[in-house]
Amino acid sequence: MKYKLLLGICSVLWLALAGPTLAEVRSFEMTIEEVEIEVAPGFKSKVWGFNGQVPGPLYHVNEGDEVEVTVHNFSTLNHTVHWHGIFQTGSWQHDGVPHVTRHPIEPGESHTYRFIADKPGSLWYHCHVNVSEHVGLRGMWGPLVVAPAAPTELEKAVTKDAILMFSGWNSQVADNYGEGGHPGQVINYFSINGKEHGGSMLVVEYEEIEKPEFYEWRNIEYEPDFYMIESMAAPKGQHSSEHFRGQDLLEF
Ligand SMILES: [Cu+2]
Repeated sequence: MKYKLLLGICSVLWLALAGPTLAEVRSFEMTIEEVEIEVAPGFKSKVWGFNGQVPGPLYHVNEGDEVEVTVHNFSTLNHTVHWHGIFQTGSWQHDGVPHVTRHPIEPGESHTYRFIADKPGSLWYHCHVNVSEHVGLRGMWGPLVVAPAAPTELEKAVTKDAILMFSGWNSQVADNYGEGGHPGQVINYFSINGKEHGGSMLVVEYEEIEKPEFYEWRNIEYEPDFYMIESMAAPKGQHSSEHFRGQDLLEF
């Protein structure tokens, strides 16, 4: 009887250890910086870039990981980070809704968000202060990919992926932080991953897809990481990209 019980405990332990992934604590640092990005030829916009870039860095973690992100606000206004899609069970203080779950991060302050990556899938994160300006016009968004602990057969069959984040811009307020995002104002630029290459539309290209004669951009080269292609193949961690980084606004 005792032996059977011990065997039972051992197999439970074995199952726990032999799972596809073991949850880890993953700690990251992220800044909020005032930079300017060139959205389209001749059109620049001031943004609050996570790690100085638009989109913000890619977070790639495993389902069940304990994620800690210390955010340093080097900008002149308040911000938060909302981890969109995360359930925040037992960690509601880390949901990033200003003045509801916690006061925002003030200029010069830092705050550490802690949560369990309990929702698998392609998620995102964004500022939650004055969303129509900070998210709608100032590039405060980035991808959060949580790899499933038990992928389905279909998920296992996927070999490639591309992350595309869409945004609108308003050239009238592009130079003025704190303005924009009001009803009736016109959105006059559109972008994918912060760029409007080739007009307001942009085509996702894969090497193995043949490009027909009529296709106007068939010979245009894009930065390899422009679409954040194969982000699933990226190692677990935080991935910044020079390609998405803006120009510093501070002059010394
Ligand atoms: Cu913000």
